Amino acid sequence: MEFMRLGNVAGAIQKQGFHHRRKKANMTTLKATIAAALTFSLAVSVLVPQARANLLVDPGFELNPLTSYLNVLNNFPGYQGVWGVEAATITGVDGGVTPAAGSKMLRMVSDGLITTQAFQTTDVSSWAGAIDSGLGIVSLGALFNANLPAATGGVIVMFFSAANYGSQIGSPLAANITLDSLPGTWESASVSGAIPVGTRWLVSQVLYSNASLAGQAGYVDEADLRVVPEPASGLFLACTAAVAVLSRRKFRAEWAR
Ligand SMILES: [Ca+2]
Ligand SMILES: [Ca+2]
Repeated sequence: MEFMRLGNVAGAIQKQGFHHRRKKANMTTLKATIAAALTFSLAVSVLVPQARANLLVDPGFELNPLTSYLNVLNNFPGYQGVWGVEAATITGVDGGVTPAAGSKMLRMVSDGLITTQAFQTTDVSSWAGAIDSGLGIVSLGALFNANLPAATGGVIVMFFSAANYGSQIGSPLAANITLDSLPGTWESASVSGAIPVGTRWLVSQVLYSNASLAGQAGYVDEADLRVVPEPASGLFLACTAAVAVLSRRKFRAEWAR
């Protein structure tokens, strides 16, 4: 879309025609117009919300095998995009609960301590510019359901300045939800907040309170991790560069006549 509009601008200028004695003035006008068009397109790219992507891999627990939380937390890059769990499996319909989306979901049971957790690491160094300017915002949500009176589920985002657990910075963002007793309903827990300056890795968690599961299972599906603002997309930059080149060529063609 950016490409089309800028192409039309250059085309319209071309159609005006260039007379010898007006070449210099027209060159200035053309340059100014192209510059204005590029500036406008850049402004639009900043102001218009871009399609935001879920940064989690297999957010619906459909595709990947699970691994141990120890693998994930001891090797951020090596296990990026893999859910690491303490006491959980991937299942289809189970215990009266149907997956919220797709055909599978995460089935979490007590790990014998306080909370049963699943972790996934995400490299956010592409957002370093926004994060270090204090502009980075993260949101994490997931759907929870259990065939129990009052299971408590939740999400947590933790921040790290490097690709290891020892580099944790800032305070985690956390949100809990006490679920209804209806196995037919999925409920959302979500959290959003500023990303600490210096953050390069996120660890996302979905979890249940062990005690609230009362020896049964709690289910999770449709997890969703977002970071805004998006870095300028490669496609947009490529289009802008292409338009600039084409505009210069068009102008040179006019000038050579
Ligand atoms: Ca699913
Ligand atoms: Ca429910």
